[in-house]
Amino acid sequence: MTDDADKDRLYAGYREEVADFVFDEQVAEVFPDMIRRSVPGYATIINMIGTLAARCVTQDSLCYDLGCSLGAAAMAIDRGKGEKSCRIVAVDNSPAMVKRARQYQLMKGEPSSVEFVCGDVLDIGIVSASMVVLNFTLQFIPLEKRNQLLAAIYQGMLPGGILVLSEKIALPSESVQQLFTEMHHSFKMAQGYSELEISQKRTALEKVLLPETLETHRARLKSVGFKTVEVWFQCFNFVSLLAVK
Ligand code: GEK
Repeated sequence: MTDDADKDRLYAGYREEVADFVFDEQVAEVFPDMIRRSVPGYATIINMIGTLAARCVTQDSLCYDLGCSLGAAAMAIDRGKGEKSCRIVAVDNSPAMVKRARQYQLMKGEPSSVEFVCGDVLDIGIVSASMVVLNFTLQFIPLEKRNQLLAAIYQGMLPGGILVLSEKIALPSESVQQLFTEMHHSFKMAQGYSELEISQKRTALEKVLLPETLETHRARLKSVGFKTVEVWFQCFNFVSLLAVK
């Protein structure tokens, strides 16, 4: 259950001008509620990241949660890996997110293999990785930098290592794009967002969240070297891919 103070009402009031979306203190404060009510299947994806970690994380390797926000995927890897010793590096370039993620970790007071780093995923060196997660992060990276990031991830992975890439996608068919956009809208209405909230948030994200087609993602993953690329989750225009080195 979400406390009233933690509920996402950021776009509930009318705004004369809607500025581009940023991951600031206000967003970090309500983020768990915001992502749960905005991304269909988010909880399932986080759970399955833990299940994948149980199978794929190897002893003395590293794991990366890139664009970690409050670290939900990193914590799922930590739970899933069990007793295996490995470092989990969770990176985000929003100081507000990283500050909160570290506070939650301290509040939980449990031993953790997760190390939060405030930085740009484009500058983080990936080494000896058995698992890398980009859970709804690549969509915020400038289009011209996406190849370079995926290539660096591939280079830094161990043979047999896995990448989980979750994204909001664009559909090649205009009619399916329209249908899935409407279905996402209905999902958000059912989660308690108003028409005004949905439309103002959409405007805020327009120039910031840049979706690509599934085909573009597949082709890029193959072009940097991944042998196996499969969709393991899809709900309308929200997809998660599994790529194996
Ligand atoms: C989750 N993975 O809960 N470097 C580092 N971080 C970045 C960059 C960058 N260049 N660009 C954006 N971010 C999380 C959810 S949210 C998805 C990820 C969403 C960060 C940004 O600060 C934000 O925290 C995150 O990527 C995207 O499983 O809000 O739709």
